[in-house]
Amino acid sequence: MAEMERTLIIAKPDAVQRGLVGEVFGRFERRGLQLVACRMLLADRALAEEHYGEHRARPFFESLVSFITSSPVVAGVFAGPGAIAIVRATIGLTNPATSAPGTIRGDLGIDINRNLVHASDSPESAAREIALWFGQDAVTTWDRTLTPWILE
Ligand code: 3AN
Repeated sequence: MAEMERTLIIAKPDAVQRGLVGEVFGRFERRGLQLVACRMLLADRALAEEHYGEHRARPFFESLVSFITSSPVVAGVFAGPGAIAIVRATIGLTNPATSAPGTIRGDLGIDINRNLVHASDSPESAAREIALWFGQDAVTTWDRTLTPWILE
């Protein structure tokens, strides 16, 4: 079996405002990933700048920070074997306009600046982002009785 992984998901302000939090999180739940942390918050500027730190030098950095702090988000952590790659494939390409139908962005968006969801892109990003948005203590461990019907 692949190694169990945790990955951070954020339903961004556009997803929350459009009432798509359940749709976004539901896709990962239905896929078989396990929700182990979840919180709604209005991110402050320091959190947003830290989160998008790798894009600090890019021309779109300011618009990224101002958008993600403009309205509440719902952050969650999902766990499962290969969770990081599974979630990235499920959300689609960064630009919804070129994301495949069937992906979250390909089904629900058309604009790169309104791409609904963030998801960690590597084990290093996942560890950094989970610590940033939750702190390790807030991530739960719970026995899911359905797991044997999802994972051998
Ligand atoms: P993803 O969200 O698919 O992980 P990243 O981390 O490369 O993509 O980019 C973070 C965010 O920065 C994207 N969600 C998008 O809103 C914005 N972004 C990335 N690349 C561009 C670009 N070339 N032009 C405008 N915005 C961009």
